[in-house]
Amino acid sequence: MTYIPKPKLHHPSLPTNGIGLTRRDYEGSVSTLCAGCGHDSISAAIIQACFELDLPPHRIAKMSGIGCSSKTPDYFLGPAHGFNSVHGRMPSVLTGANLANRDLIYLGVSGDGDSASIGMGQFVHSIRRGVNMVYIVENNGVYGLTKGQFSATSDRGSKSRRGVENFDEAIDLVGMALLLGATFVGRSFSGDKVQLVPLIKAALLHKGAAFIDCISPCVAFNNHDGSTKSFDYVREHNEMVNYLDVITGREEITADYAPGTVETVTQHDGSVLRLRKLSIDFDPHDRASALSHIQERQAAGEVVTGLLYVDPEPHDLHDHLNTVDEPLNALGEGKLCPGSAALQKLNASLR
Ligand SMILES: Cc1ncc(C[n+]2csc(CCOP(=O)(O)OP(=O)(O)O)c2C)c(N)n1
Ligand code: SF4
Ligand SMILES: [Mg+2]
Repeated sequence: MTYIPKPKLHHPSLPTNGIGLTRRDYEGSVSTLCAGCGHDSISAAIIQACFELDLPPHRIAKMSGIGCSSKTPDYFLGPAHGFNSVHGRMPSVLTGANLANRDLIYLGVSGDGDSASIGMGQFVHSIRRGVNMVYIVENNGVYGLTKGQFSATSDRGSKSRRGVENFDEAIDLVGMALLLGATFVGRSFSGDKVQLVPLIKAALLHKGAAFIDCISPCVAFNNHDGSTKSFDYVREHNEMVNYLDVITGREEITADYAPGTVETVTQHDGSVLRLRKLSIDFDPHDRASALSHIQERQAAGEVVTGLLYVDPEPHDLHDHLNTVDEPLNALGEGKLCPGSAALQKLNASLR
């Protein structure tokens, strides 16, 4: 992999975040992707999200498979842990690392080929098991790195750059993630930072399997007329389900009042809000209606973006397996070797 480090020097008056870092501290090496590739915009959104959340970069583990998309972890969060695995195998490597050390924030970056083709089995099981991670598919509907073959997310009827038509049905990863029990599901567009940054922030704060399908045009092989993953097509057919923002780390203010009534709420800064509860058009807490909504809009030729589903009380794989709180590498000998009496008790319980 080509590696071009960025100069460490930066302007002394760059704004800093709550832990004294500048946005530059969240960058990686210089991208070697094609100029204008949607994947670079997603890297910029990840950098912005982590900077705004004051995340210490070394507490993040970024994992990927193989593809142009899977190269991108090299281009953000330089000081983070990273593992560039085998094609389609990111989810199992991430699951293993997460089980060994639950203290890190796991960020899996993959491509539509990496996740929907060779890695489909791995994608499916990591979501269904509820691995606590952010799983981003940088979806360009094409195998970019290997020069433009259709992928499993290429829409039926879409055309390759050479005019060849795709006759296979597309796999919708958002629909699959909803069916598989993901506790956070969103879709966005690499060119829409206003939507993508808060979506990534919310996913990073979510405890459970958070999946984001990010349409990311490949300017080299899938940005022509006839493509359904091009910049022009997505801009023309994008249907946002909500406008997003993320608020972190304050004591909860609750308001329990009926639809159609007014409630006065004093906020953390002392200001007073008068809330009128309106009926909400889109409910991101209803898995079944999220699924039918994306299918309805898809049939109308639209791409639904935004936060499609979130479970406010998610569980993750550690809850299911009842694992210990400490990372395995922090366990002392006393816990790793509890003695022969404990072993006999365990063996007796299994007889
Ligand atoms: C086991 C294996 N099979 C095939 C390949 C060849 N290969 C490398 S990347 C890739 C497809 C990448 O597509 P995608 O995940 O969509 O990433 P993109 O380049 O489009 O971002 C393929 C088929 C490989 N590296 N390893
Ligand atoms: S080939 Fe496509 S996906 Fe790969 S870097 Fe170029 S524009 Fe991006
Ligand atoms: Mg791809």
